[in-house]
Amino acid sequence: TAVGSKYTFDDKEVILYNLGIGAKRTDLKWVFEGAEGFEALPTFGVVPYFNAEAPFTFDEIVPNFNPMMLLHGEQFLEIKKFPIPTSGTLTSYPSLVEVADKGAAAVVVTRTETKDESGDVVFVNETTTFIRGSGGFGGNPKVTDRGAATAANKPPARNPDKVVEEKTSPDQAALYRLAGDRNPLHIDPAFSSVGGFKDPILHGLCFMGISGKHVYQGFGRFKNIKVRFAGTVVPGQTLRTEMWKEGGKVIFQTKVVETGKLAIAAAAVELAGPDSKL
Ligand code: HDC
Repeated sequence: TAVGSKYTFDDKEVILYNLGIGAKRTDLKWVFEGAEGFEALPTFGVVPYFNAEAPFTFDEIVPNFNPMMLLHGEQFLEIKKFPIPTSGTLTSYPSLVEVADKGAAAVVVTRTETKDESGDVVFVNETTTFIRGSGGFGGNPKVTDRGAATAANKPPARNPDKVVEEKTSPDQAALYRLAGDRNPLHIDPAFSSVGGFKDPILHGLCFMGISGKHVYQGFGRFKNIKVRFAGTVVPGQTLRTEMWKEGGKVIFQTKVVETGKLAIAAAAVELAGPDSKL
């Protein structure tokens, strides 16, 4: 059996994460451990597993691996147990799901279960990485259907039911990286420029967190969230989250206001409902 990677945290990690996805000093329940209802924003579930040691390395599973060419392609997070803890030790168990060959790129899907001290699964994360220049190895071009984790989530034709705009800070990535993703792509221009980006780009999980916060504020607790990172975001740009409620689901997409381009597509949450005993 796998040993797992441990993540020990308290309110400091929770507050740092909440600030990293745009919580304000006035959002007391997200920034002040003494506030009534102090909580981790739901997408905190992507933090404990992030640096878990995988049973493989990218250069073992795709050709021509170059870390500067790696982008986050998609993310699915399932929250299996509420309330989300604000301290403790969680243990994560990563595994490889599959590798798809997109010709010019390789797509790698991993799945990580994160358990609490009583052995209950708290979070499941499925991460898709998009590795430019590592395709063409004769592999299967398509990923397997994994239900909500791969759903197309096409927005309906009507106007969105809710829209929230939020300007990110030029220092957003400098702050978000302290939640655990120290990839130089998000801070070092010498690194990001080799990957094709003049300015360091924002973490996908940071702008997923910002949009997830908009959905949470608008519609309440959700039991899972899936996104496709359709385009890059530069810290300082403004994000516009457009949301459509469709039964127990909220389909959403996120645009960069300054360019009109999509940053998140094919995205949705499944709502947990107020009486959910998850
Ligand atoms: O969509 C393009 C893009 O630039 N997206 C934005 C990427 C981004 O900004 N990500 C976040 C920042 S990077 C980051 O945060 C890294 C982080 O530090 C570490 C993450 C690692 C976590 C590990 C933890 C364990 C791009 C470049 C991704 C694709 O654009 P194109 O090359 O133009 O692709 P396209 O021609 O449209 O499609 C080719 C095939 O690929 C599929 N595809 C497209 N976008 C995808 C994707 N698959 C997965 N994820 C995506 N985002 C298409 O469907 C197509 O396949 P098919 O022909 O079979 O349909």
